[in-house]
Amino acid sequence: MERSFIAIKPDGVQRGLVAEIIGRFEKKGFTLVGLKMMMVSRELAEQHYDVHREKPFFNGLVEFIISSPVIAMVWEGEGVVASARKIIGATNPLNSEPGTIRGDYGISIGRNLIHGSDAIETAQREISLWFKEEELATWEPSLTKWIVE
Ligand code: D4T
Repeated sequence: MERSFIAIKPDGVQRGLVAEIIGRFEKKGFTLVGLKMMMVSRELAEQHYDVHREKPFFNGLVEFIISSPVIAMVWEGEGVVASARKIIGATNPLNSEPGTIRGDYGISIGRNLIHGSDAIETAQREISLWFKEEELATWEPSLTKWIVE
């Protein structure tokens, strides 16, 4: 089953948006299979954002993500990677549609609240970077038959 790595960034936690953000994925019908609150190490932050290593915003991005706790999650469901990106909205919150998380709660690209894997292969890499296998729960919610035909 498809899985995505989703993280509520320090701004989302500091602003008290954890329940609101988790609720959006729950209400959509996806299944939470991993969840932890953590201070991110510099090493993990740099690995996670490795593709941006040469970008001018890389250092600021790393400093921000390690500055305060993050909620790291794995969500499961058919099409979850692409769907989560739609729920999250465009990278720059000023361009995100209202109704998306970034569109509803953000105004700055450096404070865009949440991360979501951008492809299935990226999700697999990110999940193994952030979680050990035993930290993930394989389960089927009893409501599934009312959500998935
Ligand atoms: P993440 O990876 O956080 O889900 O964001 P996106 O997938 O939507 O966007 P991204 O990888 O292009 O950017 C990663 C991260 O860097 C910040 N950022 C980005 C920034 O601070 N300044 C910038 O100019 C850009 C392009 C925001 C998200």
